[in-house]
Amino acid sequence: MRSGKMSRDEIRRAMLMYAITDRHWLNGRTLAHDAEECLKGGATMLQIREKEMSSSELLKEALEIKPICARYNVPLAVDDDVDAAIRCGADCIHVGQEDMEAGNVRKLIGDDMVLGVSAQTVEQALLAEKRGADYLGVGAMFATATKGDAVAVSFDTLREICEAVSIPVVAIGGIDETNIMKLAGTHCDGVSIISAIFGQKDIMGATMKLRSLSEKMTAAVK
Ligand code: TZP
Ligand code: MG
Repeated sequence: MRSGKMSRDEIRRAMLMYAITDRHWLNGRTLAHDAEECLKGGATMLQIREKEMSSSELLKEALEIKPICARYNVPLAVDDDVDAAIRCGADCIHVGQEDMEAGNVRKLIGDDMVLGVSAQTVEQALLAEKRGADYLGVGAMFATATKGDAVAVSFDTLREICEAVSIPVVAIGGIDETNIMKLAGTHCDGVSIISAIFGQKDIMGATMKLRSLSEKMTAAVK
């Protein structure tokens, strides 16, 4: 982990093109390889989210991917596994509403690690902010096959959350080239994407395209 905490502005900028791994798409390649492809394409943050890996396997992957992220100067997040996040020196831990409560995570990670929390309602968003979250992941904004139990979140709710909190907000769920611009005007700071990046033949190209669209989307009239 870098020394000292990322500033709120740095965290906000990291939300622009936030890629999340999924080894189901690897097709024989390594996670480190595909992670580097998306970093070459301009991902601004990378999260390792592997639901079927043991903590030790996850830690092994994270230790391999951490120096690659560092070469691209991109923060690394680990999903759910606080212990693995601490042990690999991740820049960030991300937890959902069903995972460990944000305040308890904060106690374990200290002040310097970035804490991301998923939220689907304004109430959850405000509570997460109060409990020490540094950014929020909000969705699912569109239908997605990646997360079976994803809860649908409306554009209005995303906008209300962005207005209610001071911390950065990244939209997630079913986002791709065809629908990303529909998020314009919600005030979100970027997009978090799995399948429209890692499910593509050209991971680097897909990331480049989505990053440039995310720049347009976040700059669009608010
Ligand atoms: N949380 C809400 S939707 C989702 C997560 C992790 C899945 C996002 O994956 P995709 O493939 O970008 O829809
Ligand atoms: Mg989770």
